[in-house]
Amino acid sequence: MSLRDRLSARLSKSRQRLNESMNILFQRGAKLDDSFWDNLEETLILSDMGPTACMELVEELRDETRRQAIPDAESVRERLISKIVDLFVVGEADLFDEAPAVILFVGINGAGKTTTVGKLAKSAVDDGHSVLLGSADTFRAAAIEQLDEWAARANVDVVKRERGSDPASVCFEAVERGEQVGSDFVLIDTAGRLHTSDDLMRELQKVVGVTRKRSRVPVKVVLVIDATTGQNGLEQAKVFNKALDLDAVIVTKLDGTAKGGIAVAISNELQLPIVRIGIGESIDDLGPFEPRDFVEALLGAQD
Ligand SMILES: Nc1nc2c(ncn2[C@@H]2O[C@H](COP(=O)(O)OP(=O)(O)O)[C@@H](O)[C@H]2O)c(=O)[nH]1
Ligand SMILES: [Mg+2]
Repeated sequence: MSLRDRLSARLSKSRQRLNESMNILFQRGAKLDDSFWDNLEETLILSDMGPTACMELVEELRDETRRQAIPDAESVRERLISKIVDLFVVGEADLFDEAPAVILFVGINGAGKTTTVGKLAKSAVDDGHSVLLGSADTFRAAAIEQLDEWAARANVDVVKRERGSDPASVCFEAVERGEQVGSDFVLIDTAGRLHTSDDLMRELQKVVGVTRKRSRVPVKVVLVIDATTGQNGLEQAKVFNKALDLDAVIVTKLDGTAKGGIAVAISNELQLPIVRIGIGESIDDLGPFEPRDFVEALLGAQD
């Protein structure tokens, strides 16, 4: 099964939900009257795409339809897809375009950081890159073991220390080791839980600061965010972005939510590109993010 088909299949929860409303809205011969536009707006907002963006988008679409005398709902549907695609911020480069690099993964507990680091390590190795992992979630012993397991699956080394160690020193050491052995990519897993959110942000600022200072190669900070946390996750993402000046986002668990539209809101409101999406728990369940494929999968484009 191609990745595109797999994406469609995994997005089925979001799709089923959206698709039903969309099909009713866009049925053959649908009249483009006030209630059509109101229902369209409501449907989009319910998918968690973000109320402001949805209202603007529907308004624009409605204007264009009037001015350009767009005849039928089917042409509106096509324009709608393009407009949603345009809400996504597109990155200049892929996460793995530039080697060597150090990439730090941040996000709240349970977002999928460790899993994502494991999946990325595997795919980078499969692409012929040399990868080193850094285990900077020193808050929980289980976190270190969990990363070890992923490292074994991807067949890469991990820089780690015992529980309770200073995470910034782990990063320092990981960068140093990466330099010594000539790693293409050093991927660093970080903690998502501390006593308070302020403690967490302070620690992560230190971690990012030390890594940037020590590294001679570019350092990127990627937020991992769980799609099932919806608007709440989005609010947390803003806190991370403010504290750490993020470079990109990875959205996980899109397979487990009916509200896949949140990906649109995340990219648009944070003004950050989504560089990968998680669509399951196993090592191959991470894909590149293609806005058009995603939106078509979400809205159940006619094929
Ligand atoms: N369904 C699904 N589960 C995921 C995905 N990514 C991670 N998980 C699961 O989410 C849970 C938390 O992941 P973990 O990597 O430990 O999160 P962390 O605390 O941010 O490091 C684990 O049970 C993972 O298997 C995904 O894309 N889809
Ligand atoms: Mg973890």
